[in-house]
Amino acid sequence: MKKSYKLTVSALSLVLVAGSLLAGCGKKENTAAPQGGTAADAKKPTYTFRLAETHPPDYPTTLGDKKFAELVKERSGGRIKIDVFPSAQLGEEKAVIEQVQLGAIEFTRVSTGSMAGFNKDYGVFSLPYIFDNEAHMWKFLQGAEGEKLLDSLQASKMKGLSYFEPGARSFYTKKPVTKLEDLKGMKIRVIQNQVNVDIMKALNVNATPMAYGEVFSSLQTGVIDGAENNYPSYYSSKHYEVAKNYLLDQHQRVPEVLLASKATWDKLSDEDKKIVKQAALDSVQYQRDEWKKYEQDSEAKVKAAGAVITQVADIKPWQEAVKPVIDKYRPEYKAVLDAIDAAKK
Ligand code: GTR
Repeated sequence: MKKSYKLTVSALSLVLVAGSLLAGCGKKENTAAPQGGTAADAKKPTYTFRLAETHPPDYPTTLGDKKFAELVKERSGGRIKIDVFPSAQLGEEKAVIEQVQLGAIEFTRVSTGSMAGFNKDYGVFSLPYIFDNEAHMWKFLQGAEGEKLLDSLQASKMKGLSYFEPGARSFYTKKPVTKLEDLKGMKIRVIQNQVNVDIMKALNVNATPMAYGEVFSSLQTGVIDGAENNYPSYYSSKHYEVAKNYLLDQHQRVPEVLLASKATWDKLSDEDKKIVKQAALDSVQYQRDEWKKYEQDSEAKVKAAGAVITQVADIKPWQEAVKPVIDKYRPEYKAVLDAIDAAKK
């Protein structure tokens, strides 16, 4: 059953790619002045691009994507149109990233956790407990090293534009769990990357990497015992309906990233590059505000639905348990980890 679902999804994305190539989506179309544009704009190229998003239309990252698209449209005098495709309509994150590398999808918003399999530098974001809190994370992301990491995506045929708020990830399970020891031996779904596998091993958990869209049915049928995510995803994916024990250990803050295909980026004029980059940066505060609201709402809704929430009182044993993972990766990510530490002050 799972196999045929996968086949259908990949067949569907093939059709979508073929469709977009045939329709010349994302190609230059030198036509009449776009609506709302000036006479000077009429001489410049017009574009229609697609942006892939895994979350539903009302989710804060999707709202951030839409704000970005709106600013680009406005500031280009209607010449650059970015259509946001929510709810994984264009595929799961791994498949979307592959298509972005090819230039078949022009933009996407994904987790830096999913990016780790495509760009080694991005593994650092999945390391546990590297950020003390949201403020610490943003101070790092908005500093020089954060910007450098966005740009480093060019080596992987992409161009990072801005980060979005990701909240903190915690475990949720079908069986009651109130402490670290309770997770022992459980099969827990993680985003597909090696750092996640190492973290789970350090916590005596069986990591089960799989696509986000498969988690609900895997929880339902008992293929996995649990997963981990932030409040907004726990709520919007309805995972709380099938795994109602939420243990707030907050092991990761894995930034969301808005990015473009390098193929798309390279064909933009300097003026259009500036418009796109600035619009991405200017949509961040809006996304962060929307995140706060949605996060509070999600918490209230899952509680009202009967989720059992346990706040981890002492995080030290968790941090101790995953220390070998940090030690393993410290040499590789030394410069970035030093910059993250420096951003604490
Ligand atoms: C969410 C994130 C998604 C996706 C998902 C997952 O928090 O926003 O982009 O990566 O987690 O666990 O796969």
